[in-house]
Amino acid sequence: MKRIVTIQDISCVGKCSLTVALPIISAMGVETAILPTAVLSTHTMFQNFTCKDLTDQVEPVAAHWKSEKIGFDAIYTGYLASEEQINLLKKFFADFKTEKNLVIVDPAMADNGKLYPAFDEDFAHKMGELCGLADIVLPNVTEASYMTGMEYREVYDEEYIKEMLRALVKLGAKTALLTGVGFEEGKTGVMGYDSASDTFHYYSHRKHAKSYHGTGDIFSSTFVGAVVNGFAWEEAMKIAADFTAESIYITMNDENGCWYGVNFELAIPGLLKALGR
Ligand code: PXL
Repeated sequence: MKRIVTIQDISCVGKCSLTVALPIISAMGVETAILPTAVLSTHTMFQNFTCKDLTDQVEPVAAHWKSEKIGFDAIYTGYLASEEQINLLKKFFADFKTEKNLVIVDPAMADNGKLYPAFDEDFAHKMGELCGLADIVLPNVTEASYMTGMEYREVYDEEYIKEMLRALVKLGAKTALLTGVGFEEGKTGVMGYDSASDTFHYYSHRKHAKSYHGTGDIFSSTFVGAVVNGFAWEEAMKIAADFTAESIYITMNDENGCWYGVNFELAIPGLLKALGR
């Protein structure tokens, strides 16, 4: 059985980070080890959330895993709690990277042109360094603009997105995917760029009228699960985009749907069909 480790926070209520990565990647048939970076009462779009930083746990947990000779088919990082954690994860990558496994970084720190409340530009710059050590990076356009220094635009053309992808791989990763990319009214999607083959792939689908928190984490978790299941990144990004869109659609049509996250749980049977299960 494949095993990955995902390193991000636990937002106890919020349908993001570990509370989506664990169920999604596990449902995809992959053992999902976790290294929590912080425990929050909710994600940071709620008011008055609590937060217990777990930076001091990264090194001892990693040292124990090393002594037990535990390895991973992929290392997937998401929302991190401090710049110090970024430094510790650079070392974690060096210790756990092998010739065969994949390091996948989702620089979850910003959206809609703005950094999340806990972060500043220094943090974004450091996150760019972590992305440089990854095989695959999964930012949205806002995060990519902070890391590459390119101007953030809400309206853009294909050239702007391609330039951004090229700037992302210059940070050091082999492959970069940009999420939330749409070139026409009513559509959104993902564009990826592989530096080794110098190829771009774009996948788009209907853009739903509502957007929800945590959907970036759902995309990234599904992408990681699909890649570890042997799908090429071009296929994995389609599976992940379709699952994310379906989760949004189900939530929009649920009159009891909550504001803070999507009903991805109800889309899991469809995801398993997409995997051929
Ligand atoms: O979905 C990204 C995310 C993860 N974790 C926490 C967050 C957010 C986005 O705001 O606040 C704690």
